[in-house]
Amino acid sequence: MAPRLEASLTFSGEAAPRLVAAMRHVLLAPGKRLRPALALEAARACGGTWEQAIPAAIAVEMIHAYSLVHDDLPAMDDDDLRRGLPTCHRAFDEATAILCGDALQPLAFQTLATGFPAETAGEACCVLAQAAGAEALVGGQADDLAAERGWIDDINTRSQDEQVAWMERIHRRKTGCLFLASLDLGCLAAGGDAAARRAFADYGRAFGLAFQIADDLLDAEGTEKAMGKRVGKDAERGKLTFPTVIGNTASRARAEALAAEAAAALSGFGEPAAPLSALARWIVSRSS
Ligand code: GRG
Repeated sequence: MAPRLEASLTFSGEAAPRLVAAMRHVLLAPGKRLRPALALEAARACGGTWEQAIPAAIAVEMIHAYSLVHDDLPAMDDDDLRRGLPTCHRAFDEATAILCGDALQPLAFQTLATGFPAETAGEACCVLAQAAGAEALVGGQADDLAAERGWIDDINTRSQDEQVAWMERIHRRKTGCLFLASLDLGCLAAGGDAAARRAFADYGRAFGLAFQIADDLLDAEGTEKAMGKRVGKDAERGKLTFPTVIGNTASRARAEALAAEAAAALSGFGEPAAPLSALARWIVSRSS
């Protein structure tokens, strides 16, 4: 994946060198590449090849990388460390980090528009636009910020069920939709039919929530060294998380049940879907 990501950042002399250096810093940093893996493996499980899904894999990683850069900015989470490296605004400066995110977004759509066959390129761009937009990634982030900054009703005073429903709604949009889009783009690239796309959506919904619960547990129990980013942030900010609302043991049990549910959603695909089932189990047992 790394050489293909590197090749995606080839520009004419018109691209500003400092901007290109920032884009390389964030896109080539050692992330887990979960979203590319979902796109590539969905294509394979649908009977296609990894090669068909490379544009999808690159595009979803670009959107993810931009969202991390903007999330780390002082105006949002104000973080210094990401993927074991200084965050973009620390390695460069705030303005360059904002522009880096701004430049990664259109490049993601250009990658889909030029990498998909003409018959499906429009749909591919639409799938990613929805996942990245106001009803999904950005909307979830905006509501999360609104709650954290006290711009909406105090969520902390609501019942446990309401708090769980609220967290699920945030995470479905902020984290889950990009996972779903990664899978859907992989299916689309490989010519997967409507039934396959529905099965991957079921897998993706369970995978996304399992990932988020595991992420909450790692923020509570993981180390900065293993995670490559600051931990303990949620507790510091009094933020609602699955461990704080339902406890660590129940959170772990829920994440494991969701991972099993994700794997079951793909049982009809047999061996070609085995890597995705393994990935669902791995995300809940990982330590980084
Ligand atoms: C700025 C529009 C906008 C959105 C930001 C990415 C994000 C939304 C927030 C980051 C904060 C956070 C903890 C989000 C939920 C979990 C998440 C997306 C973690 C990072 O994803 P990984 O673990 O990261 O796949 P790597 O670095 O491995 O790719």
